[in-house]
Amino acid sequence: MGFNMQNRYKQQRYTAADALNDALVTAGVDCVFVNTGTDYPPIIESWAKYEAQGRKIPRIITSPQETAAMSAAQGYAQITGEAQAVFVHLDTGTQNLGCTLHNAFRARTPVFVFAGLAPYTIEGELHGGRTSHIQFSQNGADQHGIVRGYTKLCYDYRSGHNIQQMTYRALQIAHSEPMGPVYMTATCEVLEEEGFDIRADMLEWGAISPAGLDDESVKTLVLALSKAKKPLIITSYSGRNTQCVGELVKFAEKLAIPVIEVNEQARMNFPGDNPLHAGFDSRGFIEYADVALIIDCDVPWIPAHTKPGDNCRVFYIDIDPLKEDIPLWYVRAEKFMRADSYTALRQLNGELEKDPSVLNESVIEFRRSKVHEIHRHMRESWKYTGGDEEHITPEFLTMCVREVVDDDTVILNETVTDRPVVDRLIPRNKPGTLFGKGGGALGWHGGAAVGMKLARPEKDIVALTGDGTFIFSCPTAVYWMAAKYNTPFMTVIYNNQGWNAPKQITASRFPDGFAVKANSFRASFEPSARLDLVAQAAGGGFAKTVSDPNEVRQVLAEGREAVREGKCAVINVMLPKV
Ligand SMILES: Cc1ncc(C[n+]2csc(CCOP(=O)(O)OP(=O)(O)O)c2C)c(N)n1
Ligand SMILES: [Mg+2]
Repeated sequence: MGFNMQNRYKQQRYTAADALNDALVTAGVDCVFVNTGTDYPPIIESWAKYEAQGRKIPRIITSPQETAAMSAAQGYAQITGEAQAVFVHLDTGTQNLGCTLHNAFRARTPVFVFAGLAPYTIEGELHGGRTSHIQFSQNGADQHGIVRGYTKLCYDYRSGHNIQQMTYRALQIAHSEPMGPVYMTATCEVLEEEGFDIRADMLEWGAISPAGLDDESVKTLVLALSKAKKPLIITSYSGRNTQCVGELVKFAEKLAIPVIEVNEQARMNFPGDNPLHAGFDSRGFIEYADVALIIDCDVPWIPAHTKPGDNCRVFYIDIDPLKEDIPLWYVRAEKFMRADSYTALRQLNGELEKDPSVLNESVIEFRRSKVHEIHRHMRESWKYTGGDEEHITPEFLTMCVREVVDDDTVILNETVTDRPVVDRLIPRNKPGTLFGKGGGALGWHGGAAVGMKLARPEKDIVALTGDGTFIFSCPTAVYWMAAKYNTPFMTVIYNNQGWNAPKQITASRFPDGFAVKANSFRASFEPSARLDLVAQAAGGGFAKTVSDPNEVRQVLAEGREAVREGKCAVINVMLPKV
């Protein structure tokens, strides 16, 4: 065989990189958000070969920065429940994933992360061995250790022979509750292996089935809640499964139980306009409750601020009731139940239907009218009443944003100190119309909006963000990706020209301290950068800074129009300074 023939023959062989691609395609992974390097030749070659041969590969979304890649995969999975792939470069790309992995892990969002591992041969013994200086410095002591605390599985493909099986297993783990990111690596030697024929079948590797409550728990809960005088439900992420919202409404309405959304996860769990919606803070309620049912919630109350009364019976239904990945965590509860909240609520509703005699209608109707009254008062006190005409206040801006969104708009709320304002003034009434990063790492919204729009191009997406958070989001990568892959969305920057959050907390901890006296919080971004223009330079969309209250409505309407025409809009709104 001449060299050319041999080479062509070789190019058509089935490699481990091909097998990895086939596994992702078979598993239904739609997108690979990719940021490559020296570890990628076998994969890049495999994708090109497949394209040339008309064979299927996922959508390859070039992601100029890992924050955007990971947040896009998280956003995609948050709106669909389906893990996407993020391909990053060795230890360095993994380190750049950094805090975005924290968000996916804390939000219990499935993501399949892959990174190369430095080649393990150096003298030309195997295909894929080291051929450049940089490959020596890429050989860190414990690449997996970088992500171990924030992944459900963290492993290396040791051989092409089981690369499909291990990919399905990784995805099975990612998709099984509590869901979360998984991390797999491979060296080029492994990715270039060839000469095997594997045909694993994804159908045999599905996520584990959702678990419900045991019979005794169902009976105990129904009895406790139907006898209660002041029952309370607290939730934070039960709306992750959009079907769960209806079941929760049904259950709460049947018993007239107020529902508090502790919105640390910013999910739509219970309709904001439902008269049983009792706000976003358990303070003022939990102290008086005699039975509290917590459903899918990491922090139902802050123990340093408040807690249930001594006689309150607390029940906990959660997909992750022990919070095993939050070492210091405890809540006193009569019963912890590991269950899928949708399944559990269906069981509870079923039990109430089976035996309505447990319900004491006069008690329930009395409570219903009381809770409705509380809801009305609460909404009245939240109403924007106008006032400051000289500045754009967060309240005024939020009222204006409310006018350009509707019940179907998907809102990504990554405002920080203005988050309660957004929660209160833009109630969400439809499941799946509110998302947050789920953890504490700022900079999720931009990538997440790209991912969500890739998954659901028909949706209108509006991202609300602080100015500091906007910078964390890597806007040059985000708006380039949005333009390249046609994912228009609107961003509104709540620009108070600084980090209000660290300032607020310092002032509250040291009210008479030096920082307060000198007004020195190291939190100012003054003079502010033209953040809108950063996005425009990257993606060419609509960009405007607005500081006149009389112009806000007009600019938001123009931004919405630009998005309808297929561009991103970034509206940088100047608020009173931090
Ligand atoms: C990646 C990351 N770095 C730092 C922080 C710490 N942090 C919490 S809030 C905050 C300020 C956010 O500023 P901005 O988005 O402008 O919102 P504001 O506080 O002004 O409302 C910072 C720096 C964080 N949460 N995540
Ligand atoms: Mg700010």
